[in-house]
Amino acid sequence: MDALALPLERYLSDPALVPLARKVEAGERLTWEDGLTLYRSPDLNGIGAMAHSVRLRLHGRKAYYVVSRRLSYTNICYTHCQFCAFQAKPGDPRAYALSADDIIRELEKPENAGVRELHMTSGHNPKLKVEYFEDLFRRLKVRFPSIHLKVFTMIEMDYYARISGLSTEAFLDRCVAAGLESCPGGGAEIFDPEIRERICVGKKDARIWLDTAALCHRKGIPTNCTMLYGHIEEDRHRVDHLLQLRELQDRSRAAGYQGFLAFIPLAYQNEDNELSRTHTIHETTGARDLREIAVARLLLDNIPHIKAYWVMITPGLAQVGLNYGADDLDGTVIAEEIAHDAGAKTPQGLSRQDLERLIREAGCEPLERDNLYRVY
Ligand code: V47
Repeated sequence: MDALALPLERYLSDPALVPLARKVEAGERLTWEDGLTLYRSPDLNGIGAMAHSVRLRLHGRKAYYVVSRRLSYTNICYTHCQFCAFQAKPGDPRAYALSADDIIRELEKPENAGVRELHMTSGHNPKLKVEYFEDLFRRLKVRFPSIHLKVFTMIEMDYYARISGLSTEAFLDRCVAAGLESCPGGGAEIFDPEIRERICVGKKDARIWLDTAALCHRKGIPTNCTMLYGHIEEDRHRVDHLLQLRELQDRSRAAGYQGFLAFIPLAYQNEDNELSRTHTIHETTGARDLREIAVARLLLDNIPHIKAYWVMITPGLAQVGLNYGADDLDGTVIAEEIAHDAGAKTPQGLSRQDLERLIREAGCEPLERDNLYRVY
């Protein structure tokens, strides 16, 4: 297994990081205070070296990607997230809801040949009940049996269960029986209730997100997890968020479940949404984005994979992120909407060749994976 050539301390310029580096080398867990130190230290490269050493220990120089397709079945949303530019209210000329036929027709287009993962998250549309999803998943599995169905944020699952008049468990059971295989990590935003109230008033709280993720884990459905950063939150809110994810993963793992597969830091995109109209919030910077990747790798010692999500931080920076703790570039994505509606300037998709070149030039070995990180 690859390792850094020198003892970790030799890569640090901030003495405050030395005790943390010793813990990282000994495989010891970092604390809440350590998390704050990581956010406040000026030594970005030192933090990156620590995160990279963990990444090398876990994955060597392997860097994963998936040939994936994003699709949102509706943008109609009755929840009001101030950071979201994707949502539309009924009557808005942008509002849409796709039928199963629309989705199948879309996936039959030549640009989707070879897609292995269908990642679907959407608005909260009261017209879509469990029967819609059962029919959709069954038909997708018949038409595209080899495409993995990764659908619903935890908040969507809670919403669609409630409007279907079902418990979340009953809703999940029916969706799994119809073909649902895993869930993406969105909707977590920031767990702190005060910040949550200011960026997504009325959205279900952290407890619902975490309990729904725990339920998925117990049912053997792996999920991802995310954190939306770079808006009005502070260092302590991010540490709190990451440690709540770590705690849940401890519980899922202790009970023998796979739990979270990957964590994805989501850089706030600051255009065309209410939060950016009412607050002055600058775009996140490269240093900030790299630090989020590295801090996540260091604090989330029980989550196997950290993604550098090129859609939100640019392909070039995501590539550098592979040497700051990340081991996964997510994927081809093909038709991303949520970040692009909020001002992302990145392409809406990358080819397999683009991803492999980015990975190779970062000094890593590209591996095309499936949703469970099995390599093709
Ligand atoms: O749920 C919405 C967030 C999420 C904005 O699981 C925003 O593999 C930034 O969850 N700026 C969707 N973020 C993206 C997502 C995701 C991405 C990549 C991989 C995976 C995975 C999941 O994006 C939403 C919300 O939390 N979001 N608006 C915005 N303006």
